[in-house]
Amino acid sequence: MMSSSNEIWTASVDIEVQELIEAEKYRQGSSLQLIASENFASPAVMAAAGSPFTNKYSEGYPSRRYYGGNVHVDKVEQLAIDRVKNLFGSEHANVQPHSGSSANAAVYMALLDIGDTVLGMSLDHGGHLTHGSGVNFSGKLYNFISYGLTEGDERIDYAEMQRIAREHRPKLIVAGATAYSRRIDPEPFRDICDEIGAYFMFDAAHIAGLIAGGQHPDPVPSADVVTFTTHKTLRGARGGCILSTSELAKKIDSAVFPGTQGGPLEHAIAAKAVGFHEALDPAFKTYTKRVVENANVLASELTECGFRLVSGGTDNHLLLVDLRKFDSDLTGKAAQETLDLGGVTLNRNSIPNDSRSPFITSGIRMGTASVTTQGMGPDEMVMIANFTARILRAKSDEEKIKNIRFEVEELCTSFPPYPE
Ligand code: DSN
Repeated sequence: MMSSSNEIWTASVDIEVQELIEAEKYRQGSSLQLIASENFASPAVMAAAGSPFTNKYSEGYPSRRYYGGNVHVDKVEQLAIDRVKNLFGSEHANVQPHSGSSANAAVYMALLDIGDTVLGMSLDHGGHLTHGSGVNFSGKLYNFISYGLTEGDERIDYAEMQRIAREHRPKLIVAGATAYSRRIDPEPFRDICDEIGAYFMFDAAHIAGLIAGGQHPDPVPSADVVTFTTHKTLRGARGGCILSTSELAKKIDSAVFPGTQGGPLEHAIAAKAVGFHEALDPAFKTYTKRVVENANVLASELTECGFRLVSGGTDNHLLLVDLRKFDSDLTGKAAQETLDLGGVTLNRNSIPNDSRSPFITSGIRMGTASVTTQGMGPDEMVMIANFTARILRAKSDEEKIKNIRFEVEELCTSFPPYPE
């Protein structure tokens, strides 16, 4: 006799993981999520990510697969490609990268030979691991050199970037950052790339949503390649994506598959398609505008509370806070841990020219993408800045921190990310 689907699966119900999922859902909804690279994906995105597309192997690209049974996979991947091209106005898109790092690895493989010189933003000044860190494949396989921020206003030193490019003549220049709160102007990068004959790659992982929403200068018309993650300000499924000119399309596609990846994660690609659909909705523009407005209010109020912000403020969704003015003994690590106890979740971060190690740091990074998705606005940003200051002032008083945590929880439960 054939067994029903219930008989197949009930024995496998995993209470332990189910409980952990519930606990994580509670944590996300009852504390403040201020990690600048995070967001709340919509229920529709999460449903697609949990769909039966997870069962399918589909090496290759739409209508050029190595396995059978890809009739629906082809359509969903093509939908994701068409939507993201429409969203960013790009000539070509590859939606298969599993992450931002995978996307960057594929671009390097497509455009570089091992040992080639690449110019990227220094990790110490806000760049990403894949922009040449010595402990990352990028720094091990390629000869990365770096540009950074000016001493004075802590903005990208475009003149110095161009001087270094003229001197070292890299084959690729990478723009983009993970902890930089100001606009990144694509034009100086394009100009110097044209002058020295380099490729121009813009890593828009953090700001992809802001670009789509018109809140940040658009690098797509001037860059040869734009990489990004789909789950940060873009608020979609966890994963990566590459946009390029048609001229580079074949090189990029071959570098993703078979160059650096095998079977694509079609459930993630289906979820990316849903996220792109949501980002094409006019309401997404309004959302991104609010993200930036909220970041500005948070920046002003933190300054009022005695914190120094690197570069003095923000143009995007994130803030880099130098803790030394607020409390010279307070490290980023201690601040992160204390704030976690108070229900404020963020990450420690090096500040430019930090005297402390990247594991300890003198700074914290905050972002407004998640709290804005929850519906919080300027009034709540003022509250968040004050919670942050009060928790850190109470750093050795657990009872006080516990009481502030109740206030934090009260705020969060008024803005549930997933109202039932
Ligand atoms: N982990 C991401 C971030 O927090 O910026 C970068 O990969």
